Amino acid sequence: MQTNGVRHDWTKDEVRTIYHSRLLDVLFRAQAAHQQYFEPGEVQLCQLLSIKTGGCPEDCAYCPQSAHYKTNVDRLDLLSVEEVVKTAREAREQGVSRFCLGAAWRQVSDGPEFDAVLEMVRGVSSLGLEVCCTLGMLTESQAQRLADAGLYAYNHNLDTSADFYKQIITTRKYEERLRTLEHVRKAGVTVCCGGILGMGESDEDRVGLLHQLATLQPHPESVPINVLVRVEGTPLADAESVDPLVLVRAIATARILMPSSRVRLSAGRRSLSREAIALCFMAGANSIFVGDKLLTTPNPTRSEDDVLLEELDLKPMNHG
Ligand code: SAM
Ligand code: DTB
Ligand code: SF4
Repeated sequence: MQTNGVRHDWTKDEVRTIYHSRLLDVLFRAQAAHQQYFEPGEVQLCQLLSIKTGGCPEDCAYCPQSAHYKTNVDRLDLLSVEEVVKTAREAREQGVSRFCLGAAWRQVSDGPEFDAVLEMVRGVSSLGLEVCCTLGMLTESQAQRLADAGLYAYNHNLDTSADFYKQIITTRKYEERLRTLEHVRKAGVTVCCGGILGMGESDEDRVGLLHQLATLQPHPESVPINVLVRVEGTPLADAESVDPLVLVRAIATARILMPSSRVRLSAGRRSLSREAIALCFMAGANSIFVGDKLLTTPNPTRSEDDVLLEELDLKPMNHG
């Protein structure tokens, strides 16, 4: 099936072939797809805020916020609505058009904390920002309540292939993640879903993740590609670093498979050279996280990023 050049019936073989083709060919094809669907030279600036930090019951091997590992992340209770809205307003003044609230929860529980998050969503949305949440698993009615509060996007990553997932997380199943994504869709909220490279996965796992994402119908409107930020105390603290060209290949493949989605070069930019980042943009990345901090780990400083964007002559994307 084909709609407006966007396909959802990619076979694993097709994905594999694209991913493994000559780097320069993948890059060329990705850049062509990018220019067909997006204004070249525009990058969406997104900012994260951890609204509830640490002490998470899940055992995601990459995550410094899991209560299963001893890391130097301090636990922090839910921030106040005022604090969140104030930070979002400051971000907007810095050219940010999407603001993402992250909570170290396995799933959302109904009650005063969720009510406060709904209030935060209303507040951030009223600033004219695309408001995104990442709060763990959701029921259908919770997704609907977020939608009613004005939520623009929900981030819920599949992280890797279904096969490799079991080696990274034992406290939940891939299918549970897929179910939450369905609830988000049904509520009419846009989907932000991607993964992490550098956890010891194989090329076949990367192909598996990209195939999974590209056969979701519709595609996630936003696809974050994270490079593992290795944090002391987590089981993946000493994972081998990923070759930046693998990242470039993965981004280019994502751009070709999901040409109308925003592809976000997400966590891990601090470990990349300026040249590698430029290649990621060439490969079709058109969104980044800015701000000195991701959720708990450092990101390039805003002034470093301003220099980078200036050097590459990239402009912040406007809202919408
Ligand atoms: N608890 C919620 C959940 O897991 O869906 C939301 C917050 S969680 C920190 C959001 C995403 O951050 C994860 O799905 C994972 O893809 C990414 N992430 C977490 N730790 C990371 C790390 N050390 N390096 C790169 N990405 C990471
Ligand atoms: C996503 O894919 N990456 C962001 C966001 N979605 C929520 C999170 C990155 C977290 C990196 C580790 C940290 O700072 O704790
Ligand atoms: Fe918890 Fe999310 Fe971290 Fe997993 S990734 S431990 S669910 S905060």
